[in-house]
Amino acid sequence: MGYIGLPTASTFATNGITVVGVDVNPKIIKTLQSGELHIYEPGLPDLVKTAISNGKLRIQSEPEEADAFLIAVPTPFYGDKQADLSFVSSAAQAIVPHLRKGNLVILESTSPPLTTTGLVAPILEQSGLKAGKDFNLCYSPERVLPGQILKELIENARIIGGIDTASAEAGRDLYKHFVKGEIILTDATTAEMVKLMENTYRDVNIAIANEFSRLADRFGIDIWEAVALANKHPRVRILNPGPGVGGHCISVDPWFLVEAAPDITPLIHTARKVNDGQPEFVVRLVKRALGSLRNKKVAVLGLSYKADVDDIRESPAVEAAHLLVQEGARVKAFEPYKTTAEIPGLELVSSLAEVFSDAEAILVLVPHTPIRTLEPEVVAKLTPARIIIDAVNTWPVEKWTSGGFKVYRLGVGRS
Ligand code: SAJ
Repeated sequence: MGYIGLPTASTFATNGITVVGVDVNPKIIKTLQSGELHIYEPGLPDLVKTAISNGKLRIQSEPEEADAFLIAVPTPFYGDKQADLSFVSSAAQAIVPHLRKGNLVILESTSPPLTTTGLVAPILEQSGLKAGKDFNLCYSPERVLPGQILKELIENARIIGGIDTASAEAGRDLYKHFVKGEIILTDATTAEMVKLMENTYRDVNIAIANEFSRLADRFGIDIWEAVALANKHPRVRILNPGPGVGGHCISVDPWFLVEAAPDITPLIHTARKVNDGQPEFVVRLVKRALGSLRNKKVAVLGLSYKADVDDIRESPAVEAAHLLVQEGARVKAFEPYKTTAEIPGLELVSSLAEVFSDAEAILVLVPHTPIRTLEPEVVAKLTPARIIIDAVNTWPVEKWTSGGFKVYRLGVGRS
């Protein structure tokens, strides 16, 4: 019942399907059963409420017999970047006692190539049933963008990779209850690979944007202007540089390919390293603005991995804040979408007033709407700080300069 499972379960449940939502975390079950949500996603609270109140969605700790089983568990990596498939394995194990002839099982979790046929099928076959012959098995990647999950779940094209044609067709018959985008059938391993290619493609493209920002800084130009100009070319679409790539998807998935085939993936590996190195460049910029960071009071705005989401997993903003602390800065951080979050080694405050009160500099790491829309006159009244370090080009520089602030931006070598 996480970022994918809960929206998917609720969308099925509001489209005529009876759904049992399973989670191993008793806290999550209790929260959902009491009508609350443990995650933030626009529109989700109402959808879950409707699904539960119309009796179509039940939340419990164990699966039960069903026509179809859908696995949407995390696939993180271990410290050495090896995929941790233990949640996929234990979810598949949990299905085994309930698996019956004619059932459909779908894996949605992003997984290394061959996970469906090589890991999930053998576990499910412990039931005594044969994949393909007795039950259908598919891999169908989730491809929704956090912040727009409910819309994309319905409207995006849906790829369904079956271990055979009948499995793919069974998958299609299930998803077509709510998917309005194109449904494309393929084999399971192609579907796994497609998902990893999509996120890796984005990671590599963000890496080149980040590297361009370093070059712009060195050559005394403004990367934001340069990207806008380059993007006038009909076949160029450079993404935005920033403090790095975070979240549970793009910063993780490329490693599944590197791990599976390290000898033939130098580009993917390097892109990961470039993006992981980007918080360090934010810290260099803060140092340029403030000199030594020892005992400098820095107000950090935004900790989540991107704008207008509450997810702080693998967040480069958190990494940058930690690096500042390591340099001796006295950091106060404010994450407007998770005001009660606790992160070891960081002082988090729950309001703008607190984060600004005694700051010497303001570091913008995430262009959240409530941060982007702040006005210089308002901020000037809340803080003695008159130095801004903007890592995401969120505040119009002229407006803030005329509001009395000195603005340093990532990727801008011009003073
Ligand atoms: N980012 C940049 N510059 C950009 C765009 C993004 O630095 O121009 C950063 C963000 O700040 C963030 C990270 O990249 O830290 C990832 O953000 P994102 O919006 O690119 O993607 P996610 O991780 O929220 O969602 C991705 C999506 N994949 C693609 O766009 C190819 C989504 O469709 C997937 O479903 C999701 O991963 C997933 O679950 O795999």
